[in-house]
Amino acid sequence: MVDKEDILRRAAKSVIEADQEEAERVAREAVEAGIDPFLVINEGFSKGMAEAGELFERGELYLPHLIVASEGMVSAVNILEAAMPHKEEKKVGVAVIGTIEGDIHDIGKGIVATMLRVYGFEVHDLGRDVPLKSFVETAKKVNADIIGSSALMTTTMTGQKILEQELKNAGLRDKVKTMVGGAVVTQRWANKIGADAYAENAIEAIAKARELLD
Ligand code: B12
Repeated sequence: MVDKEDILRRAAKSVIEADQEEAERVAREAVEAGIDPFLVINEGFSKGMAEAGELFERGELYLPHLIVASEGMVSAVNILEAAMPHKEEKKVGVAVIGTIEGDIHDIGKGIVATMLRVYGFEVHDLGRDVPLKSFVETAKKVNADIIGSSALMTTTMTGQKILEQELKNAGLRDKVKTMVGGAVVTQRWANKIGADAYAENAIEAIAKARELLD
């Protein structure tokens, strides 16, 4: 019998040790054992990535290691995402999401995008390093209800503030709700820049997105 706690532990360890093969193996075993894929992402792989981040910050782990660790996490998450059931049959809203210009961190944003899809949103994922005007133009084109922006660096979170202004300039700010997230972003920052919501993780993002549309 596959033990859930053991899967979560191995998932975290595979990221910290940048062992891509093990990360993929754990993801496949979790799917075969019917363990909730989102739990494995959130409580396993993401925890490992948070720890790898701390080691990196303390200078105990270097960038090339972090790059390989990220690749392992991305392929494991892909395996798990493919196994996620669609929870909503009818469309609940249209969301445009992306990582702010200058920022290439996209793992968390990708997870939020997937969860929004799973929960019935039509999602337009613009990817990473997204120019602010692309958020505005796409929102207009697809008639978005929500724009979600991700920033993982103090240098790029200011883009979220400018985006608020760009949306006002384009006459869109009253038509869309804005959501912000990413490691350096806080509720306080969201309040300061006038974003409609902040979410700390993908589960919270779904709850907040639904609230915004109610
Ligand atoms: C993995 C990683 C990388 C990978 C990124 C791979 C990829 N494809 O994304 C690589 C190795 C490439 C990388 C590069 C760099 N990184 Co880096 N990286 C990280 C690390 C360790 C983890 C990020 C991650 O993926 N976490 C896992 C996911 C699941 O969590 P998450 O992103 O937080 O997402 C969750 C929530 O935040 C939320 N969320 C996220 N987005 C959104 C959006 C919305 C709308 C909502 C509602 C919610 C939401 O939900 C997500 C799911 O639960 C962080 C440390 C950390 N603690 O975050 C540093 C970190 C972000 N990196 C950092 C730095 C400095 C860099 C580099 C500049 C390093 C360098 N010297 O080159 C470059 C960046 C280059 C650039 N221009 O962007 C710093 C930023 C410091 C700062 N305060 O500005 C950090 C904090 C590390 C540190 N402590 O020093 N990095």
